[in-house]
Amino acid sequence: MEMIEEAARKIINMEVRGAAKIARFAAESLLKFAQKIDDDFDVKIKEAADMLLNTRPTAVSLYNAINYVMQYSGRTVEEKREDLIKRALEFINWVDSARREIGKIGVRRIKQSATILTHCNSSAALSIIKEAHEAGKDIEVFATESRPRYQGHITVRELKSEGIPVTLIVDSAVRYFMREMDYVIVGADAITVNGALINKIGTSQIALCANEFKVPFMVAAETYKFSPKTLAGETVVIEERSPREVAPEDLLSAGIRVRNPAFDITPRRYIDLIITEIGAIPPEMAYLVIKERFGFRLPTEEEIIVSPEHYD
Ligand code: RI2
Repeated sequence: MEMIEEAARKIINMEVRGAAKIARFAAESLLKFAQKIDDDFDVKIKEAADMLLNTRPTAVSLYNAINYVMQYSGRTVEEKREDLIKRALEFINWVDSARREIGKIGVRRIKQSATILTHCNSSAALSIIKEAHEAGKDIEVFATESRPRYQGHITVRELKSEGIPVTLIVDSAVRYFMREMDYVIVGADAITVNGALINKIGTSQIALCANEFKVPFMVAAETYKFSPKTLAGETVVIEERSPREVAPEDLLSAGIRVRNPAFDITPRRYIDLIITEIGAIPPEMAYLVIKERFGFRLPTEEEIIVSPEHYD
């Protein structure tokens, strides 16, 4: 279990971050752990799954990954292990192939010469941008810092290393530059049944601003980021992280109250298109994606309970 504790810690402290990466990492961790179990397979693997599930509450990708892997079957420990490993590998393959497919579909929406604004660091959004660059399009990117964790720094490094012209801006400069943008492309931590987007804090302000300037707002989201729990009437839990990520110790010890939500909600009316690996869809089709991917079965009580609290 030490190995799983270590994996959970890496997700909580964001050493492993990004909705796709944490889902892939959770599937991989369960696979490795399953290889070591000698007896009581169901009990031990369930304990590991619960520990991983309780790390970051907003990313539904994590929940969908774990649910997918945990639907293994078999009579003996060997059979169960084999089936779980097969399922984990299938999920890992889903993550990798979906990202590539999103790039191929998304690139068709990008004109020959375009300036694109992105927020945070999304492997799915960057897949479209890189694909457009590789296709010989004249692409320039503006990337927000994405306080408080500065994932924008990862984005600018990544794009620079691909030879894509990129400019870093502070989050509050979005409206200043919006008139120069041709598209906004962001990733997703979750898509709800009513087509709303849950993504890095600040995304909804960017969407409002894009709407004001009539700049198309596109979301790159693999189908495993669509939330079956919302079909069951659940709302997505917004993770609030430690005040220490935002304010220095002297402010905190002076008793200043700090709120640090990691994500916000963008209503579907501000979203032009969601690029998934099964096609470019309007947000209104979220229900159909959930139905196609996860079936009509509503999650059981046990499946939908996730403890949201893990302040540092
Ligand atoms: P990909 C990230 O969350 C960002 O909000 C990003 O837009 C989203 O995950 C999706 O990333 P965090 O883990 O799955 O940085 O597209 O809090 O890589």
